[in-house]
Amino acid sequence: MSTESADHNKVSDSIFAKSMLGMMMIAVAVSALVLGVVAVLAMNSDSAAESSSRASEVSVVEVTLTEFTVTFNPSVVLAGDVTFMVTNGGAVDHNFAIPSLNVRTAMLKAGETTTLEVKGLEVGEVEYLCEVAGHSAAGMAGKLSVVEAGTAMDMAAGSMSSAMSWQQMDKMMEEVALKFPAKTSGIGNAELPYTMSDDGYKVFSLTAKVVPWEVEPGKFVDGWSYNGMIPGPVMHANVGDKIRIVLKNELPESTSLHLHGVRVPNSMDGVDPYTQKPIEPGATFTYEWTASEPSVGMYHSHHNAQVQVPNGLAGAILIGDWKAMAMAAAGGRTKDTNNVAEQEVVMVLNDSGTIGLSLNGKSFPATTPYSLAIGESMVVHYYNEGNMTHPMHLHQPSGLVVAKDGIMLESPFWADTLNVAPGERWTVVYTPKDAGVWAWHCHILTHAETPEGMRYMVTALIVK
Ligand SMILES: [Cu+2]
Repeated sequence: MSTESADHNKVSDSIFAKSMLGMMMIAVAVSALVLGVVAVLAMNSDSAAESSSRASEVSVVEVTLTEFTVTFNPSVVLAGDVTFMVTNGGAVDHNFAIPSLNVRTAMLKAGETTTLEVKGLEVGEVEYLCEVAGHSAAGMAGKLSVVEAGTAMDMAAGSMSSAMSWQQMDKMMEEVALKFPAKTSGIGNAELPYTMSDDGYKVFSLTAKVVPWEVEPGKFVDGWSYNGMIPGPVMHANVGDKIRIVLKNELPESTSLHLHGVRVPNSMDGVDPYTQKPIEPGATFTYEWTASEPSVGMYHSHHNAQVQVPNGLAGAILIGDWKAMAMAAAGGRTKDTNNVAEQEVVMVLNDSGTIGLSLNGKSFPATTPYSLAIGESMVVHYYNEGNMTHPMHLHQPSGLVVAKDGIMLESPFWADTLNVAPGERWTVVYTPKDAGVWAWHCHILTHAETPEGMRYMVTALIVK
């Protein structure tokens, strides 16, 4: 490794040390929040009447089919007679089937709804899928938990039945909230160190491979990763740099790497079979170019991408000093005390594939909280690598949107909720003015909350 990359590592070390300090502050702040919640619960518990009512009628479960995921409300089903209300909320045809019971809906067009009645569903797990070729492999398959009515788990059965009292719901929500930030194995977006080649290139090495990925505590999925992490590691470079990315394919199928939003020669665009041959399993391909413009770039698969990208094959490549550029664009309009950004955050949104609804490859309560002091600034790059638009909402402060897709806006604007469509990158400066633990989530409410509490695309900004 060259001196340059050694220096780079030193910088990473100090950022790591700083972020550890930040995490400790977060722990203190979260503990304070938790104590508050527990105190409130203790006050309420006296008045909490025991709910003995039990729904004996058929339970109704809403099933939503989209590209390429199946969601259930409630997410846990009571044994007995069940009516599945199945809606195709996606853009192409889907159906819903339980092969072990030999039941299935007809093929549903976008927007259509039908019901599927199942008698005497037994306790355990039942496998379900969409039977359109390729859709189950893309994520539209899984196991549904069926629990006995009357067990503690039927609290999860949600607002559709009267089995769950409001007290039980509050208790479940509190239990989930107390777990935040829950520790899971694996974290994405680590800084990728480079080496300098003899011919003057910054060389970044990526290996694409499938790893077990813990999306939320105890839930492991097949994660399609770069270097074993989801999102893939972050690459930083400067305008004028000669960049080389060496990608080794250890996946069970071919792949290619597209540099989305980065100006490269056509032969480096990663769109097989046009600009290159597919990178077959076991093979390596080298992408190289000279960075001519600043970029808030994505790198992601462009081969069987509707499966490979939402399953995890995506990451960020940032060219240029975006902390400085963003603050310059903000032009002193924020309440930052020194007009310097303390943090740069990459936030990758996903909603499909094996990873599903997530922020940076994790679902609440396993998402990472962020912390800032009043008067400090955080430059956030939202990246949507999923298949739906997500209106990202930070409770406070409002953000100053300074760039879209790595291009500076001529007129930055303020937003507390910002639509981020698939493929888009938005760069936002957040400068807090008020202390507290501020929720930060997608505002499609089914992407953030369930009857069992907050889940999926939720994190927090802790302001000291
Ligand atoms: Cu969303």
